[in-house]
Amino acid sequence: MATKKKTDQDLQLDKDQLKASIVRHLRSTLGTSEQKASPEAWWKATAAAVNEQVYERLTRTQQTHFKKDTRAIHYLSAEFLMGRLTSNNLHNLSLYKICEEALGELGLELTDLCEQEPDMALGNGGLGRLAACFIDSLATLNYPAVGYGIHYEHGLFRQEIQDGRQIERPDSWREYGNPWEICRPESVQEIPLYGYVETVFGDKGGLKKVWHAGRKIKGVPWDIPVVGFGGHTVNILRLWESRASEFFDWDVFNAGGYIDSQAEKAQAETISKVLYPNDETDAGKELRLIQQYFFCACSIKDIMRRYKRVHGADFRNFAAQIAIQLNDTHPTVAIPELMRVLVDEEDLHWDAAWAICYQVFSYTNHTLLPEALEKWSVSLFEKVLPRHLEIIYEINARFLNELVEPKWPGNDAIKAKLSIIEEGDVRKVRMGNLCVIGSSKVNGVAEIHSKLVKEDLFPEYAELWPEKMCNVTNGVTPRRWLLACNPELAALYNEVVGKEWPLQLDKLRSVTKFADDKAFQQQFMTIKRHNKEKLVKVIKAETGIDVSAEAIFDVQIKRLHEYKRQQLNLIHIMALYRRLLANPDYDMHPRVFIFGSKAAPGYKLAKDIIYAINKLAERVNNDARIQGKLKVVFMPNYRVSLAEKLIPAADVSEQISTAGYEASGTGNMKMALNGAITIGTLDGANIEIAEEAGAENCAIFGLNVDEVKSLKARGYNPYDFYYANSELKAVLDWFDTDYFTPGRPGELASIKRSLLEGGDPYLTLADFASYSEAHKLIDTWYRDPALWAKKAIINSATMGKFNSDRSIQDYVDRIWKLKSCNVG
Ligand code: GL2
Repeated sequence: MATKKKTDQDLQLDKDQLKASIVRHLRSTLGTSEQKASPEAWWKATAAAVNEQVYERLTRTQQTHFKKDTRAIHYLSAEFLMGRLTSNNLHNLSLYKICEEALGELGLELTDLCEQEPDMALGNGGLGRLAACFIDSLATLNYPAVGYGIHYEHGLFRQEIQDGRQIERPDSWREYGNPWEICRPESVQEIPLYGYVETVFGDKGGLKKVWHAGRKIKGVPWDIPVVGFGGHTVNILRLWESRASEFFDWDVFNAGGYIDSQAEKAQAETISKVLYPNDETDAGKELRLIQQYFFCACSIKDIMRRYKRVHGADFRNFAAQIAIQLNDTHPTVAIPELMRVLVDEEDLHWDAAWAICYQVFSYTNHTLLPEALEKWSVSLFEKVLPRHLEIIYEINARFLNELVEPKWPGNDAIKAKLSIIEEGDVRKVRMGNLCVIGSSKVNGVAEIHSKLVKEDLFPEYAELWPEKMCNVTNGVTPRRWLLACNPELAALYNEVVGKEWPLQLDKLRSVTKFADDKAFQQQFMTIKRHNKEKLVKVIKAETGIDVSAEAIFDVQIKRLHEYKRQQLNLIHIMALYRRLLANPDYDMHPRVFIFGSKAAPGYKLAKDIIYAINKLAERVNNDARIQGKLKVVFMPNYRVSLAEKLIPAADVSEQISTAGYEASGTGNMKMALNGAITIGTLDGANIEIAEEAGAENCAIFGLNVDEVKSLKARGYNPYDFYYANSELKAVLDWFDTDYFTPGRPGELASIKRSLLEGGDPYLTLADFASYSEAHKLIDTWYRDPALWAKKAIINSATMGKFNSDRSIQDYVDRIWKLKSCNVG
């Protein structure tokens, strides 16, 4: 008998039903009782109750997509920085309030239970968080989509601070089970590695390549349901876990090699064991290449399986049905892998296979930093993926002969530059080049960045394929980054513009008409004040530092990197401190500088900067002479769930990268959306933020991209700035003393050294004076409460463009050509 399809209405729970369901799960799923249950058990029972809703909708979505045979986007990313899912899922299912009440009747606080959830930190920073926002938007806009990534057992390390220094501790997000993931043994894949390639006669005559793998690894999929806002579409994020393949274990095991079989198992499991903690750098390690191949190969097999279920081995519809987005160069190996599957396994002619690949793949570039454009040594490739190397050579030869030679006849320099293979002592495979050659579209992530990708990074490719290069400015999901993290402001916006803004963030623009309204200003600033008061408690609990919500909360939260210039912020705080010491009546509104940042474990200078911030904090926070006018806080273990507390409380958003280096930034969008004023350079999305909010509502400072380029071309000498600015000189000289590290002079000297002898590659000293002026402006603005409130309101109200739904719609229109699919 056909069961009647359930509508959203049929599915919607009321408070009593949800309460009953939570209690039922507490007893039957968690095996405990109301009397004995720990907060963790209550959290899991709540998640299980919510999952009843999620699974119904997931099944319905999958059935609909299957029935309609929809074209889908497959978003391949080595990182998905999901954070916590409980509050997000409740909001997206319109169950948050109901759940709050249901738990209230059980004597529990929903916000407390949400704190039980470990962050799913399967990413390093902006790139991984962007992927998480994008899959939220894809589901919200009802687009058929699958996220594919790696089921890391350990996500980004947990940061502890000991005597000011970063210590890395393993992150075990699923040690005690995670209620949001579902294991799918029925979709396990097997992945070959190593071995050799044999040329044989094929069935159809002609030669054929056969890859004899040296090892096989099992890929076990774990699905995380991705609930769209409104709860109509529930897509999946499929994360692959590596396991030893039984086929090999048993041979060794039966031959008496129990220990060896265990070693093999351990090795196989190592592949998805940990996330590489490097942000924007290429580790160049064998394991990393294997990780990349592992998840790409599993994903391509999965895509094939699903396609063949409907179309069999007829690949004429493949490119019409399948779009694959490469999130940075990390999944590039998916291109030769799809070629391998089509040519070697499905017996397609090379040209037919290439035509498919070219249409299917698109690539997003997220950075211009040369160290982030991955290169793998040819010899490593040959060892791990021998057949792929052959395919890459073939792609390269055809590209150079058929496209480069006719366009630039006899020009070996251009050939060498555009080749996928870099010649030299160690020959290398350039993944960026392979991405551009194998993709129909290449996009940057903010207007300025896309322009630089086209003009500076890949100019010849842009000449070859002018239509290929495009821009999609990043965005953030307003559900997590306003509705869920800033409930008071969300409620105010509901009142003033109605409840559609979480889907249509542009609606907030009408709030600008209240920017001068005294009563509205007061409401807005009262909410900011409440958020700051909440943060005051978190700061006290996490660091023991007392700060006052009266002060300006000035926030820099992002990975630690020289180009992001935490060191500029640091030396400016030191300058303020000097001014206060020289003149205790120095006229400034009290300021709390808040940092949150992890450094890559091997990045020595970044770690030194963290140490310096903490040592400065110790000194400044305990110096009675400055009467609490200056405080410095380093919040340990910066992560998504901490960002959700910091962002609503920020008055000032520090976006101070060297112009031309921050591809986009997304924290800049989140803070402005929550009413912070940006102090920033004309870099990445800051430029577009200032366009939307009006330059007069941001504190823009420093050299722009062209000025950075021309200063570098002229020959930048940081000593010019050091000697010309006595305050700057005094601050830098301070690093050589033991003022901040009593009895241990020189402990902070590496920072000064990098800024002088090191040549200051990120032009920190060149921008110092202008940065200091911009801070004075911020101070003046803040002391005029009406002026500040107006600017803060305008910032928040004009961030509609930075909704990740808009980014996704741009991807759909410019790249993916998808149709939305109504579910339910
Ligand atoms: C980054 C960029 O640095 C950052 O500016 C951008 O916002 C994000 C998302 O596009 O991508 N590139 C990169 O490698 N990481 C980023 O955060 N890790």
